[in-house]
Amino acid sequence: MNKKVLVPVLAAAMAAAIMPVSSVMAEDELIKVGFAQVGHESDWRTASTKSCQDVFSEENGYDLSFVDCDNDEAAQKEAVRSFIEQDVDYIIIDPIIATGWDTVLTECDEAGIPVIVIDRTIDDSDKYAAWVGSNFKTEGLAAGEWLKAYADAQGIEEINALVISGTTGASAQIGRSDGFNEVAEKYGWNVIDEQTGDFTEAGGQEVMENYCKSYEGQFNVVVCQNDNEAFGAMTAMDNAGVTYGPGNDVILISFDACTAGLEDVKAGKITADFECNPLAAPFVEEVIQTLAAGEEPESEVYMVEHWYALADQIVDFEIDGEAQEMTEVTDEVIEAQY
Ligand code: GZL
Repeated sequence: MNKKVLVPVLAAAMAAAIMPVSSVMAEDELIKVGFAQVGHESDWRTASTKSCQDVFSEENGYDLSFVDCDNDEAAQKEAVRSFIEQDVDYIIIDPIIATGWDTVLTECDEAGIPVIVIDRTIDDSDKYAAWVGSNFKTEGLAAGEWLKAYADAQGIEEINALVISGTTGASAQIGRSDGFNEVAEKYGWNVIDEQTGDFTEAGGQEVMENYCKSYEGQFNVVVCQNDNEAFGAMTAMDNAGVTYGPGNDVILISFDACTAGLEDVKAGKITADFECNPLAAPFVEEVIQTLAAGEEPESEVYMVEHWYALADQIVDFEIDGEAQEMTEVTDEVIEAQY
């Protein structure tokens, strides 16, 4: 199975160069695309939805049926079945959780409608044409290996970590947890607890409130599996008198690196932020163009991610022997973020 990794600049150039399918399809015919989106739980999701709506627009030759499934697995399956009834040309799915998909994907297959999976993965069926997204385990490994290098540089010998994980069973949660926990085990860290914040700000605050009560004075690292959980966790720590960020009680690690997350890095609140790139829609369109031309698309397309921190928190680290580059958060970097 060939994998293709796209560099953001190249990706942007390719996206701009890709002719809307409408320019090669019959003038009066729009391509019908159904998109079953996870929900609206985070800044990341908002950017992902906008990317898809911008790409699959009528002016680009598409008739997009968009369903916000509000983090409800049953509603997401129902949305896919409604696309089959509408006899759309293509179905895009961002799967809320990684399992329970083979039955409905078989129905898509029997209806002759190609499915493209975006962002999160489907782990119990291969009845789809391609997947475009991120390597979530790599994100978790990066956070863990950065923490090891940073703690060593700071002379911090003991790591007592609390984890606020994403939606249980989402491949993003599974990958980030697997990656971070693999590093924690390698270095003998104490991961005190891991509870789900469901990728929401309210969830992050609720879990962190409970953590501050249950583990007062016992932790020096908090890992939030997305920025919105980190925003909630910061509110809870403020209310509990726990300080966080460089030079404070707690090293705060986050994922996504949305604009607001990078602003909190710049403000010295989030110590390091591990990006997950939401702008996959142009590459999903490339898959659709390839299928429309009767050709076979790349089966997996990985988005390229960056690891962010302020200059003083940038340290050298490796993942499986491969040196990692960190990006310093500046006003210009924030301005350019999604
Ligand atoms: C990751 C994506 C996750 C983000 C969260 O690719 O599925 O879901 O990390 C979002 O912000 O809720």
